[in-house]
Amino acid sequence: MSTPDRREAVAIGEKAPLDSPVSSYNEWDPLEEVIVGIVDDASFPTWHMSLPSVLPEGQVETFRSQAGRPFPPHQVEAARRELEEFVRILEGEGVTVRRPEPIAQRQVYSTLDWASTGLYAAMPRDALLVVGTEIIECPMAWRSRYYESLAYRPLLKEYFQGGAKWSAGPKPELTDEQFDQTWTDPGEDDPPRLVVTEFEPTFDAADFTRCGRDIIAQRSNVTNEFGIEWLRRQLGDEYRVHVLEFKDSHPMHIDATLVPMAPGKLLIHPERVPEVPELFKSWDVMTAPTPVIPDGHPLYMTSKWLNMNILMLDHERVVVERQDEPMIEAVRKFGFTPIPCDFRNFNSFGGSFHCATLDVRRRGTLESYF
Ligand code: DAV
Repeated sequence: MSTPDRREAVAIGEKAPLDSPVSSYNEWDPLEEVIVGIVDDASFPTWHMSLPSVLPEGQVETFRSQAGRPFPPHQVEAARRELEEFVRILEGEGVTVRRPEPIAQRQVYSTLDWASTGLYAAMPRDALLVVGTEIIECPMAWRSRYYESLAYRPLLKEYFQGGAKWSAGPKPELTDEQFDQTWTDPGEDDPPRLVVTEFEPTFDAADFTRCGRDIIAQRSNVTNEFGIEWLRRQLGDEYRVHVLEFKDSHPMHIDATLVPMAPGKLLIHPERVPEVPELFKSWDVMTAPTPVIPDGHPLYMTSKWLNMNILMLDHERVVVERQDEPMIEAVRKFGFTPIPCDFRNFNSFGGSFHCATLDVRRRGTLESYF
């Protein structure tokens, strides 16, 4: 392994990271500990005008009519079983798996300005950002996700006690000024018209992907420039945050668009990334194969391109959806070892293996890959 582990790094006199239970600098170093989300109490959130900016066509009416109600129980159960299989696979590969605590999702909560119910704690990738030994609670733009990080508080406290740096973005007020009240849906081929304004900093962690000292970001319907700038300043001079633009009329989360798999190996969406970004010009690039999820399969919140939403266990092993044979074949050809796991029912709730996880600790150090 070319990357020295933390103890070796001390021995050879490099600047070693704190001895922290949280330590992850990129998407590919050997995974030691990971948080896997839960679907307990998963619910359609209270309706809000920002939802149509990212919901697939056809789901807007469902979200309106089902607001505040649970997702269909048989689908939640099927997703729960797949999560259990995923956990078993990860543990079998030697990874320590942690889970959030269920919190009530259909209880109404309020601020001085508005009231909402919650969504779920299924996607730790959205709510928490790990950069090195720091774990950051994100200032999420959805009112329904305002208290989502509470599900992770027992873990956050434990990691802090163990030596991690624990921080949080400024809690946004999420008043009406945070959202473009004149927003109308751009066509699929139009440039995005983002629903989130620059009123206060907001971001989801999943709009960032980490390549050591270089962190790639996108603006989206939940992540604004103010939020990206907050993060840039929070991380300081050791990191360079690059904001890239993609051909995506409804952007939310970068992890089904541009997926760095290992040093020098990049997976891209065939349409959203029409040209390889300058930064990655020297990397080997694989275009994602067309997803195979059938049209009838419910996808409440995303496109079918969740086939790209993979989890790297190290520079070689990658968890991919079991029924997605084209992707299994493609990653093998690209030089990786696919580990198949059923996840199609979980996919219905808006994510796949990358979304459903947060890599708390990977064995490796802060490096430059460009
Ligand atoms: O392709 O609909 C999925 C990203 C989930 N975090 C898409 C984006």
